[in-house]
Amino acid sequence: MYETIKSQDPGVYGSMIAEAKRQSEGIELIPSENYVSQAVLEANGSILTNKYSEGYPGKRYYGGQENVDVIENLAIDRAKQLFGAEHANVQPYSGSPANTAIYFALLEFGDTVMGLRLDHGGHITHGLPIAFSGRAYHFVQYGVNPETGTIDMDEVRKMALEHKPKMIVAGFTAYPRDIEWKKFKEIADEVGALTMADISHTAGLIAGKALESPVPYFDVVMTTTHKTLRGPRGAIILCKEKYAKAIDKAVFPGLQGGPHEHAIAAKAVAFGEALKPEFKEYAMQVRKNAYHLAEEMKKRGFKLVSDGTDTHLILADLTSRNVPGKLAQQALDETGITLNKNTVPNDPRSPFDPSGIRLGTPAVTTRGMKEAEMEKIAEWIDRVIADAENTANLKTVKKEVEELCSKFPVPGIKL
Ligand code: DSN
Repeated sequence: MYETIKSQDPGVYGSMIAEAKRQSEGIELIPSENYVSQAVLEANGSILTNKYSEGYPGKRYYGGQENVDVIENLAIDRAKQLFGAEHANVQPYSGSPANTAIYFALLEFGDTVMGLRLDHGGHITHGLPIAFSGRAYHFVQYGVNPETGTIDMDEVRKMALEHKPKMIVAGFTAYPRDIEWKKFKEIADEVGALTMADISHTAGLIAGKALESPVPYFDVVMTTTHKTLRGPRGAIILCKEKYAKAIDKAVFPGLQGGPHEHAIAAKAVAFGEALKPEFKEYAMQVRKNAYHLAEEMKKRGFKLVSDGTDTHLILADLTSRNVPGKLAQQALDETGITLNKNTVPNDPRSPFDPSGIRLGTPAVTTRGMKEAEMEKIAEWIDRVIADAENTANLKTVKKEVEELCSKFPVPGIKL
């Protein structure tokens, strides 16, 4: 791999190969990560990175657009087909710029917006007070029910009636359950609010028909393209036709300059893959694997937020295991199992060393792992957490992890 970089720039090459080894010899459980196909890698690393193309297909500011126009139109058409959307903008550089563009398009600074609290699973762009969203708009934030760990729709309605938001944001970055899109829409309609869905985590499951879609109900839906959707780093915005002009104007020239056409080509390729029947099987298996992993963890005494999962994502509270999230992440890292420390709702600990861990199944499912492997993974996590500072224990698990991984190649990696 990377022969030209090897001879030209050994410094960068060394770390790229080390990362390829890490990705293929370890078990990737960060729920927002995945492995893209060779075709997506090729498009993303292509000569399209050389081209500037401010504007939109057919309406650009520079010459030489005959090829990128075709590619961007393919990405737009496939995104619309995949999600049944009226309009798609495929230019957002990533999730945070996409969310910012939506707010910029449809709100005035200072408007009231409702979003899920960061420490209950929301994203920084859903109104974190120190983030741009929280500074530029008046966010009021709903949370999860302390008993059930699920979004309390009665609280959402109560807050909506009290604060009369201009927009309600639904979606998450660390929440294991499906979202009641229809109910959110009903509440928004009751108070005359716009609806915005952030499906960054579950877009692949929605595209693969393994979860319900907010697209028929919501005014605007956005997603990053690199999580369950298995595309390149980036994002797209889908919306009803009546918001199309405002959204496009907010993305360019409102917020961004030249679109990254290499990433847009990779999005088009990924959407083409997601439109194939086998992607539905993938989406279903991601959910099955997550359910199985959650059940196997519960059998071993792990306490899960909301007691399980509907999606690809699991949030475990390690308080009863007396191991803080940071130590758990570090110890698992030593064995080649990668996940992230995470706050749990109403966490008494700091976000730098919270009580929980967040894990998920998109990447292991791409490798072809199924229920039997989920059982092994749960067993390894249990063994590591039970004796997190025992180097010999970690070494034994690492060997077993590497042995399993050698049987499940990663797309795009040939060592
Ligand atoms: N960093 C992403 C995640 O891990 O969920 C969200 O931006």
